[in-house]
Amino acid sequence: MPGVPDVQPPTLVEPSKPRGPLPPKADQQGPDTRTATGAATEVAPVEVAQQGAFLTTAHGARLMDTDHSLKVGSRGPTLLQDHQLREKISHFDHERIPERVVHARGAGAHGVFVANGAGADICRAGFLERGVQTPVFVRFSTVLGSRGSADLARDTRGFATRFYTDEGNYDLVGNNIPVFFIQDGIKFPDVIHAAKPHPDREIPQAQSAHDTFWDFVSLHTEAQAHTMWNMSDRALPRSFRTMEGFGVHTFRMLADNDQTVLVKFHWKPKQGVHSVTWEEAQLANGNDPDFHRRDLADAIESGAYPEWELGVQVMPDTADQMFEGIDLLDPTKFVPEELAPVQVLGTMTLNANPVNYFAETEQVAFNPSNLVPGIDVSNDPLLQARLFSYLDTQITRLGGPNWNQIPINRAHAPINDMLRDGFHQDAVHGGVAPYRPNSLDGGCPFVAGAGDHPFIDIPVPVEAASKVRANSVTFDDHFSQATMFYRSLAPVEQDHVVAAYTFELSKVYEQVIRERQLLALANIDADLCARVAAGLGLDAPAPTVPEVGGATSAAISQLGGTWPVAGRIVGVVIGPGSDPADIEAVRSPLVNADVLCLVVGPHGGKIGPITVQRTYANAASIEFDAIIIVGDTPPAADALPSLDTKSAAEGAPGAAIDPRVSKLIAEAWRHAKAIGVVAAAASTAAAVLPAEAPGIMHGKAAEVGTQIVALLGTHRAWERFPPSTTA
Ligand code: HDE
Repeated sequence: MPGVPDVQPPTLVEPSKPRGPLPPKADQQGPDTRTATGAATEVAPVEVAQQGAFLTTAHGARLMDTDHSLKVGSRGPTLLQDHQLREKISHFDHERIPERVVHARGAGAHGVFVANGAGADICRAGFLERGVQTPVFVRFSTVLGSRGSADLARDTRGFATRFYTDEGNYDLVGNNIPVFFIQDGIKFPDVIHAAKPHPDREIPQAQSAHDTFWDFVSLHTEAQAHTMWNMSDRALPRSFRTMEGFGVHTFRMLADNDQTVLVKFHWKPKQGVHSVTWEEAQLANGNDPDFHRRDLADAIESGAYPEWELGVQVMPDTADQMFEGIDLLDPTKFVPEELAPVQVLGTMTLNANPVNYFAETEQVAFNPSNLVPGIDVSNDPLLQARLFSYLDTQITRLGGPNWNQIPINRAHAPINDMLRDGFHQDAVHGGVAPYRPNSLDGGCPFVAGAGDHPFIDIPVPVEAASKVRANSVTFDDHFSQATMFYRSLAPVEQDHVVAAYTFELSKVYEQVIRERQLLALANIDADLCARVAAGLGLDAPAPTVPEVGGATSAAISQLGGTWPVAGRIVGVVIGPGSDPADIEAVRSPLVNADVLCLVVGPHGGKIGPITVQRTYANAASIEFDAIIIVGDTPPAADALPSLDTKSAAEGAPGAAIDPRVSKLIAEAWRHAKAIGVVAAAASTAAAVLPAEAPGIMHGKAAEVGTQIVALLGTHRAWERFPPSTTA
């Protein structure tokens, strides 16, 4: 059962015999131990944690008391002389650092990337050679919310990966959506100011359903393609484990034979791309604001290691940097996989949780300019601005220019950068000549020759042109890919998009902004526009630009496949009289398929030999990908409206079924989750569910368990959503 807080259970009374700190848990790993200048050390990772059995000051003096300040007599006043008090309070005063201005809320994990060698022909980067294993650290995030906001905001997710390669750190700082809101980095403060809470009231938190966001995207229509993805299920991932990742921009790769290609990076989750419904997202944000963070840590702790394939779409490096009519320098455009298939370069497995959130997940500082030999940037004007921003932001966020020396940021390659001094300098630099050329330090450091595998700025020709503040005319089309995205979705996914636009725009106060956004929708798809307009009680306007293209891409829809079920979560609902043999028979096929089963019972502790992990009172349907009802569930002892108001809201006192269980089943039904009903639970099921419906499995315990494994592979019983109501 994931979630155990420490390696050994606590004792009832406070331990008094001095002993050293406990080791990290089996699922945890800290950053590799490197010196501030990137050299490997013999130091075991646990030894960079606090040491020794006794409480000390920050400089190591043992303390006898940490509960009382030094006072003039027991009634004070407190003495300025109390350096222990001042050290403790002063350090506490500075425990918080400024949060990231965007992507403040995140979760991280360690892992390994193993290359399959397929990239070696197009890229000289050593970490892409066949069989090379590279340690990685990944941080997933939302964009808009502050650090304490909820995980299931409708938002784009960050997907930032650091590869600690032998040739230096390579950071692939991407998102779970392949296009971006803006075409030029100079607009980034505008889009973020528009999307962040209103500056007067500082609401709403972590949401785009407000006037300033829709004001901006309806005026600055290059944002419409990304907005469309954000209004789809892609913006509500079921888990970080079930998200795709994209490098967004086009990058350039350089091979050993000096040939170059243009590439777009993709991360493909082995578990498939899955999302939650909008209602699930809203429930999750209340029930468990840490929904994604917990899911990632629990999966790793329980050994269900998340995996992704890293791939690239490879395009020729032509002078115009266009591919099939798509401008590869325009970050609001993606290349459909049908036009350039994703070629897999290797697999990433996340296999360890951080030991300390702050030291690792908070202090990790990604930077798109952390590149390795063989990978270079393109002239995408959004990427160009990022090359400045990340280095700059870390100076404030991490308190000075030496943030590369924080353990999680240290490279696994020797560093001799001639950068000196500054706040928090951890290295003790030798020599007297941090300059080049020098003779006093024997000429060191030397520049690398062609044979020393240096980083190469690929000598791409630049067109002779005037200095301008302008976009390329090939950036002018703002709507065709939003159209393609919408028309590539299954009808039920389109319904979700319609509902999302309608919901968000209905929260906008100014009617003119709603009308302006409808004008943009009219240029994307007339049916979509008409349905959203109907929901808002407004007229659908006519399009103002001619439709371009009309192609669709099968890779966009989430429906229609079958995926591995390892690490999915099933709620096994039992009653006081449930047969332990049934419970075991249900669980066995699920456990064999590496599905995590959580038993939901009328009270905590044990019911017969079965340990209960969730109670009727604390279970939430959003936690489960499917539920199985094993036995009848009469109201538990705490099913009293005065104790648990859900009991009052969901069922009359004296109901035959516990009202919290009825609610759980009804929500699983509404969200089209698989539901298994063991024969002994027939009357509970009959009271809440129809006798027959897609995704509902009745039968003997073992059969039900097996069938639920099969259903989990399709993620949802999609047929249960009512058919689309096209206008
Ligand atoms: Fe970022 N972005 N960004 N961004 N971004 C940051 O850097 C910025 C953009 C992305 O988990 C900041 O360290 C500018 C695109 C991720 O630590 C900051 C522009 C994409 C993360 C910053 C962009 C991203 C960030 C805030 C327009 C997807 C979180 C803290 C030119 C390809 C990384 C920090 C993590 C974080 C600036 C556009 C992804 C302020 C100026 C496009 C995943 O530097």
